[in-house]
Order: sequence, then structure tokens, then C-alpha cells
Amino acid sequence: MCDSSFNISETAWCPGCGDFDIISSLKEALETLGKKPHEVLVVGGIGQAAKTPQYINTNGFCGLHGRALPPAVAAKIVNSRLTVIVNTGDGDSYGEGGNHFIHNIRRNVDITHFVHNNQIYGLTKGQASPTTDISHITDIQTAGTIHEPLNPVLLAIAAGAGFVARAFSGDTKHLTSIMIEAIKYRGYSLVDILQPCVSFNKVNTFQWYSKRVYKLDESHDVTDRLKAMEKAMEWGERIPIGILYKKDKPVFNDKIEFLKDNQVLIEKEFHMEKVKSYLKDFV
Ligand SMILES: Cc1ncc(C[n+]2csc(CCOP(=O)(O)OP(=O)(O)O)c2C)c(N)n1
Ligand SMILES: [Mg+2]
Repeated sequence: MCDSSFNISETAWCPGCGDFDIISSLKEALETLGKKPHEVLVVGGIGQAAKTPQYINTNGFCGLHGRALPPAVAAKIVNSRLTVIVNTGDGDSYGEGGNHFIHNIRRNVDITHFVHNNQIYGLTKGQASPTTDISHITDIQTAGTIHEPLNPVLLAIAAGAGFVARAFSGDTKHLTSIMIEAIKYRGYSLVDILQPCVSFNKVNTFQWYSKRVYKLDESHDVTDRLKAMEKAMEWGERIPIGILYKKDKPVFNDKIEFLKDNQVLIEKEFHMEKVKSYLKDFV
């Protein structure tokens, strides 16, 4: 483990889990950006990935299953000084939290969403998640999954997210660089991080991903939404990793009069009448 002010030594993850690489890349990204532990809030829901806030020395919040995004955006809205990062699983983000995922893309609060996508429900011992490939046999889906998997990066681009990337936990240098760009991006940013689950996903292993992933190079125009969607749809023998789409957009705070100056709301003088007049357009 690197010497970092973000270190906490205890974890309950299985040896070989991709979560270790993701958390060490996260620490490295935060160090590189010069962040201090008290300036960062890491939020998770429920799951193995969602334990990340417990294993990193920052402010942390563990919510309910599928409910990582609401407290994260709320924290950012009331304290815009915080760097707010959600680290949670594919089930948590795209299954139980699917509605929050779509609607927080529309809301565009300046937070970063790192999804530990092991294509399985890890904590509950290996049921199919929304990203499990079709025909994948599990203890519950004994004849193989019959549902088409969700493509989260394609969905995010289509729903209007301004920063969408895919990464692989097995290439930590590349993952760290993507994390840095995602944290720096002003607005909602999604990084779908492919990661092996050594205990409960025997199909999408480290070798499975290693054989398939390839890095997008400069020839990929990150501002071209249709090209980004095309790249997002590549899945199978070849899987592109890197920033798929990036575009500046107005964030939530820019659109609300009393948040525009990016002051910390909890430090603002409270005038009920003023707040009421700001809110009249929303009720
Ligand atoms: C509302 C609700 N539904 C289901 C569960 C049970 N549950 C806890 S974690 C989990 C799956 C977690 O999978 P994922 O988010 O992919 O994280 P991983 O463990 O794979 O990192 C489920 C189904 C729960 N705690 N609450
Ligand atoms: Mg999972």
C-alpha cells in the first residue's frame, strides 16, 4: 500500500478483488489533485464496492441500497466546497439505483460517480446484476440470464451526461488518469470501471477483461456524441476504455439563483422570505 494520508488499513474484500485497485487509484488521484481528506466526501450505497467510504480516510457516508446518489448530490448542493465522489457497485448504481442514476444525470450536480462494475451482485453472493451478460449462469439464474444487459455508458450519453468514461481496474495508471479528469470535470461525471469479482463472477475474470480492453487514442473525438455512442456500444471481443464523451454544460448550481455564487449554503444568512421567493418557480 502506498504511503497516503487517505489510507485506512482494514478491509473485508476478498484477496484479488478489483476493489483494491480502484481504491488505490482513487487515493492516488486525490493525492495528485492535492486534495486533503477533510475536503473530500466519499459516498456509497450497499454492497462490496459501497464499503469504499469505510476504507478511505475522507468524510464518508454509507446510504441505503441504490440510494448513494441522493445524499451525495444533497451534500454537494449545501456545501459546494466539498469534492463529492460516489463509489458504489453496478447493482447499486444501475439496478436498485437506476432511477436516481437517470435523473441525477438530468440534474447535473457537480459530483463524480465511480461504478465498480463487476457485472454481478457480489455482496449477496453472485446473483445477476443489470450488467451481467446474457446466458451467464449463476446460482439463481441456473439456466443462464435471459435478460439483455444494460449498457450504462450508452444510457448515460443518451440521457445527457457531460462526462462519460469506461476504465478497467487492471490498468491502474490509466484508471487514475481517468479518475483525475472525472473529478476535475464540472458537472456529473460517470466512470464505469470494469472489475473482476474473484469469488462470484467466474466468467468476467481479470484475464477476460485484459484480453478485450483497448485504450481509446487521440483519434477519438470526445466531443462527438454520436461517435461516443458508437464506441459505447462496442462490447464483446473488443472493449474500448477511456473518455467516451466530454462536453461542458451548465451545472445545477448555475441554474438556481441563490446557489449561483457557489457560496457554501450552510454558511449563508438564512432569509425565509428570500428562499420562498426563489422556490416559487419549483412548486
Ligand atoms: C433495497 C434492497 N434490496 C436488496 C438488498 C440486498 N443487497 C445488498 S447488496 C446487493 C447487491 C450489491 O451488488 P453491487 O451493487 O453490484 O455491489 P458489489 O457487492 O458487487 O460490489 C443486494 C441485492 C438490499 N440491501 N436492499
Ligand atoms: Mg457488483
